[in-house]
Amino acid sequence: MSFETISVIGLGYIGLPTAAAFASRQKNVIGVDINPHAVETINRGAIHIVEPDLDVVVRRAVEEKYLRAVIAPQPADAFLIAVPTPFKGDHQPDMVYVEAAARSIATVLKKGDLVILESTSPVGATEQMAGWLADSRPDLTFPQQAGEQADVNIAYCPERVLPGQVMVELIKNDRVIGGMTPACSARASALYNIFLEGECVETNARTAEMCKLTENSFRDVNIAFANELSLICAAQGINVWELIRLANRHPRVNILQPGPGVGGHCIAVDPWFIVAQNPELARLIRTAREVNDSKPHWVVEQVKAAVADCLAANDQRASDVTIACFGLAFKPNIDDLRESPAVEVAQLIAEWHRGDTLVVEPHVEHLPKALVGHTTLVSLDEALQRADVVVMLVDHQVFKAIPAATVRQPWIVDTKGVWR
Ligand code: SAJ
Repeated sequence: MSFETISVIGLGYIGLPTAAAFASRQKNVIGVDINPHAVETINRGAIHIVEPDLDVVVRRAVEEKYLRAVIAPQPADAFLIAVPTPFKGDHQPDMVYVEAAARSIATVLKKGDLVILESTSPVGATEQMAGWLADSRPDLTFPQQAGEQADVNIAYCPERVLPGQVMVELIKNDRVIGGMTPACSARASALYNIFLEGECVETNARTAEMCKLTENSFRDVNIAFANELSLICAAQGINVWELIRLANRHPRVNILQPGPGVGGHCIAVDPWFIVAQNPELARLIRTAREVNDSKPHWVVEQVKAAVADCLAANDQRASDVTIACFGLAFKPNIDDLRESPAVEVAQLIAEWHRGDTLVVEPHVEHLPKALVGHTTLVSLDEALQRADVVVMLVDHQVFKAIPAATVRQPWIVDTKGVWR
């Protein structure tokens, strides 16, 4: 059965690019989002999120009438759910948005439809979603009841695109397809093959769920290793950047880079889904999370030590010392401040410090709420002019381009090795 109309539920960082990718292949796409601002913006041919090249694809898709956004689901041949799956206070995954999305599409489901869950989810979430659908639609059969004969096919197909490169990776990356039955996988592969240049690799839903969590946990553990090394090197008087560069000359060693911590909405979250389901077994994964989550606090201790040195050298009062934080984004060359360790560090510094705390973030025009009132957003030049203590938090290209000679401050806490 072909897919004439495709519906994407959740028009955020994953849903909107995915909807636009199908629409760019001349498929009729209905995007659904509970946020009226997002719906209105998209229907104008504009976008409410920042992602390179997405604006062009969305504008064209809307102009050519292949993409439209609505508040409530309408009938389609395939539904992709790409809503947030945050965790609750105790690090347990919160599936409320998935449940709400599943129950809302249940009302318009018909025989022959395909439902795909894309949101990062704990193992078993697809079966749970299938349960909600079956519960809402007793007149239809689902794979957990009727196997290959089910009226509705269901699969888990995680996204694995890198923010900042979504429009390329969405098309080129291989895709893991976790059908509840082989027939479900085959239909899901057919759907993604509408725009995919990478390969669809088929498995079952539980393996696909675990695969997504594994990918991000792998990266988290490897970053934690680099972050732990940076603490050890600071204690031992060794330059961690040089150390990693040298160790990586070994043919089978490839250490990642330390930083102020791990941010974003994926790597700092997803490993907890494994820990929540396997608290006794996931020891390394939990420790990695703890190492990365504690890094901002260690950075702040380094800043306090630098301020103490500055005071000792200058015979100043603490309130006369100006600290400048370079970068707020959760990684270089983007404007995304979500779950950013740089914001956390700047906030902790501003709450503690009695003098001025300046912030430089060339990718944003306004301070995030957490920093308003405690810090001042200034230009790069002003920060370099006024600061006594410099804290480098994000290795943006613009910061790397600063000539070393213009950085006159002797007190520098460089968490990214920009001035290594
Ligand atoms: N980071 C370091 N050191 C490094 C690399 C990264 O400290 O050597 C930090 C970054 O500064 C950032 C955080 O880690 O704060 C995460 O950044 P990232 O670039 O590693 O990953 P994300 O969160 O932008 O995207 C990840 C990707 N997953 C993997 O690479 C395994 C992406 O492919 C996923 O699709 C995405 O999570 C997601 O949506 O799950």
